[in-house]
Amino acid sequence: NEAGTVGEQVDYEIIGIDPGAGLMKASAKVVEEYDLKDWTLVEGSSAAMTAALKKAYEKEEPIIVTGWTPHWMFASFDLKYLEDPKGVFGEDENIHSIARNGLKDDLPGAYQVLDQFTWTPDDMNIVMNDIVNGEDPEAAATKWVEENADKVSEWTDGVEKASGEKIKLGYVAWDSEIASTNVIGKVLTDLGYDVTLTQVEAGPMWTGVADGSLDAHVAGWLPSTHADYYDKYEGQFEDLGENLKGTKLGLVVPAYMDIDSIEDLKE
Ligand code: PBE
Repeated sequence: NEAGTVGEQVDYEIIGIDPGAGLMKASAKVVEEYDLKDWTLVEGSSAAMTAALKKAYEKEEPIIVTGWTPHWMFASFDLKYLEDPKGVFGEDENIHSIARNGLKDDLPGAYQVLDQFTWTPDDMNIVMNDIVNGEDPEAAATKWVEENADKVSEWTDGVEKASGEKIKLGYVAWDSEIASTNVIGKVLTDLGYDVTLTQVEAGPMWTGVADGSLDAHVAGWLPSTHADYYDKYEGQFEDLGENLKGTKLGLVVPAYMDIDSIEDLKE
């Protein structure tokens, strides 16, 4: 397996995630712009990608995956981003909270919490690491909320208790968004909302908020990753701004692999 070019070693496969992810569109563009003709970007899911990574890593075998930060994979494995000299993956960006039009009038308290919600990659990593270590997402979120009362009190500052009003948050089963959505869901539940977390694909998440079938999501990677969804529905949702700063996308490999750049995939 170790002989030959990187392409031969990994069967010319880049292990991707769900096709609705902005990361997949960016990776497809990478394949095109670096002229990786023989390569296939394999569609799957966040969970299938991390399972493949774990399996290869344990045997010290070569593998190339589509990855992002914040993600628990960087704490669990020694990994590196491949350099992207053409800058196809773009600059670092931020995650935004996105509400349906009218939420401010209908559920002003929940709207205010979503608007005031902001945390750091380190915060998110704590929740993600607990989940990958076997805690269920709700329990991991509960623990974080209990241990970070100061931060949570800033999000709920000035917000009145609810009395069982229903709120539906959409999210995609990306590790980062499983963490954030469960945390904000827990905070709203503690305030007295009747919260439903609905797992959907990326497209339906944006469509749902635009058509009002979802009240909000906290998973808008902007300005680039979700630019197509943002532009498509602009005016049909409210952008509440950043809830986390400093994300990154790219092709990721174990540190033991002897390549550093996407250019190296052409050999
Ligand atoms: N991700 C995680 C998403 C946004 C959050 C990077 C996989 C995406 O590519 O759309």
